[in-house]
Amino acid sequence: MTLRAAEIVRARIDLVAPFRTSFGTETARSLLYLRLIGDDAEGWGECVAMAAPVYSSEYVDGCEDVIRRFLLPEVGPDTTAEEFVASVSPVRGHPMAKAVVEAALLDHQLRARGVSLAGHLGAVRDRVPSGVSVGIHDSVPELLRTVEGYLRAGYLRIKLKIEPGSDIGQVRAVRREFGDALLLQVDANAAYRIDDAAHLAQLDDLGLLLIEQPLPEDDLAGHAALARRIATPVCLDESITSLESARGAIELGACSVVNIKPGRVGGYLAARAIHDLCLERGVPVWCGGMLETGIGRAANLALAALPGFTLPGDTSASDRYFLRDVTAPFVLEDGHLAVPSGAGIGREPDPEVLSAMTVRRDTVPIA
Ligand code: NPG
Repeated sequence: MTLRAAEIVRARIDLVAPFRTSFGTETARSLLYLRLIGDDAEGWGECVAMAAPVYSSEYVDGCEDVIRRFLLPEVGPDTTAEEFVASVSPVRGHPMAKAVVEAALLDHQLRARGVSLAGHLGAVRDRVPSGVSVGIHDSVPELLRTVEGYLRAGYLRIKLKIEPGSDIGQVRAVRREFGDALLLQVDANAAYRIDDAAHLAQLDDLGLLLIEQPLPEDDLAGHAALARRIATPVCLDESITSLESARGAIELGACSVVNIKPGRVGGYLAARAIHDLCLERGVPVWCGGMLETGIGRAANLALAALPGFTLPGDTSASDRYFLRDVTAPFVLEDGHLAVPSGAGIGREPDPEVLSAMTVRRDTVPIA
């Protein structure tokens, strides 16, 4: 199981279409992969931070710095993912940076043992239902065309990004066009304030599964107040950064649904702990997405196969994001994606595709 070196791979991949949210427009992903090289196996992790600190305070170049200076020095030849998580607990914050190293360690140790990540985490299904996240569009007809395309591809749930000025009318148009049976939800990425409660209550008669992160991430009391004033279930994303914040949010009544993103909470082990808590409290969870390539997507699918993930996630097929994924592509079948069953995350980068995407790679010895 001995680790010899780590390789930081920086790469770039274009998105098939611009993706607009309330905090900006993404047209490409600036990627950081961590490859751990052992005697017997490799391990891969993908960083979910964007190029700029606009979703949360982390950004990909900052993650690289934290990984090099504070996290990789905690990895020795025999360090397990569990030991790593414990040893970096004095480092405050930086969950996305920590999650990359943890994921690569898990992949390596599970590959060495021939165990899948899904099996290790406690997965109970071999495929998961797929939802898709639809960016903000300039016009309603364009939005309807995009949604129609995704429904034709077989997606089982639609999430609409919203912001002030592009919300009630757009959501109502989608509901009217595609009918009451469509599983539909919205995501504000913290674009509203508690004073907007009456405005957001106009969503109440649109039969939404949930509204995700309407208010700023640190406003748990505001979310609790909003949850009392609107009928649409409130789901938290950005606010849930740890097991403790998940427990607090649930106890305060700030959310009745949780979006779990491993990168946002420091890794797959913390993500599973939040899942376990939510399952115990009867709070439904679903797996979020950060425009991951196949490495991050493979691991997310393993997580999304746990029993508490009762809502379709933002776990879409590779072709929703990229012309050519870095791994063998994830393909939608009957609205579902298969959970990888191979050892570790069950996927690895295609060397040629990776090398065409690569901007820089550096080796760091492990001692
Ligand atoms: O399918 O991976 C995906 C994208 C899902 O909407 C999605 N992600 O706030 O949840 C989010 C949002 C996001 C996108 C966040 C880009 C950060 C950057």
